[in-house]
Amino acid sequence: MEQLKTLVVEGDAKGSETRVQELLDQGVTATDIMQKALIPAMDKVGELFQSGEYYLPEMLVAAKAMQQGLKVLKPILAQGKAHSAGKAVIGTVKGDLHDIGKNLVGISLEGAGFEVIDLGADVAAEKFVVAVREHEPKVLGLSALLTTTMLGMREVITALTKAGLRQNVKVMVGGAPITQRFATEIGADYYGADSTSAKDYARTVQ
Ligand code: B1M
Repeated sequence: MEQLKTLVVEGDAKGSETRVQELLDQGVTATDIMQKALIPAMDKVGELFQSGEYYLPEMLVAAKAMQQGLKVLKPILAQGKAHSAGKAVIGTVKGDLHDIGKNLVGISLEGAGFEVIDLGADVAAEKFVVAVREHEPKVLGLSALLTTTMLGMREVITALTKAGLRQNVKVMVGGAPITQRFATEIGADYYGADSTSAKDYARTVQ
């Protein structure tokens, strides 16, 4: 696990992919690989960035290495999509390019049987509204990683209300700077600390 963490921190995408497969072959679970190596590796990268040891390019290659490892895990994490639990629209809010956490939420939802409509990153409020109108999902999942973009979540909720769609969909929010207090403040229905709790909440929505 430590080796995989190092490979991701150092931005070795090929090495990350190979090591994830080796760990799976050794019987380590996909969840453990995620929780004990891939996510901690990104936390380490964040620390290195904050302390000035890493710059944007290093952060980017590390993110690519994480995503390469995640690619191997995705089919395993998303197993069990035999029945449809309904639709979920997800996306990262406007101005924000961070999509790894949002992708994890999508994989968890797929694993729970949801049909996931992923709008990607840097998504404007109006685009969320159009998707909710078109797909009529049970849940709308918003992700934000920057303190400067998290307010975009409030804009989405306001836009849904203006469009007369707020009552039709449950809005869940998450991402590193998001808290329960913020979620309550902006009128979201649910705050998810991680992708598993987001999926568990979505399952409870009728
Ligand atoms: Co950026 N970045 N970044 N970055 N980046 C952070 C977020 C930062 C904390 C790093 C730091 O300074 N320590 C910092 C934000 C500071 C702040 O706002 N207070 C930061 C900064 C400053 C920036 C730039 C501004 C840097 C610059 O340009 N000077 C820039 C902004 C670009 C933009 O978005 N407009 C930038 C750019 C980037 C990259 C593009 C290089 C890259 C992203 C690549 C990508 O996503 N494709 C990147 C990365 C990789 C990070 C860190 C290192 C890792 C993020 C990550 O993927 N974590 C990050 C440091 C950190 O978070 N420790 C950092 C792993 C991921 C699984 O966790 O997304 O939190 P996370 O998801 C979790 C939960 O939060 C939750 O579930 C997941 C786990 O199960 N969750 C949800 C997430 N969404 C959810 C939604 C839900 C429910 C749960 O319901 C819908």
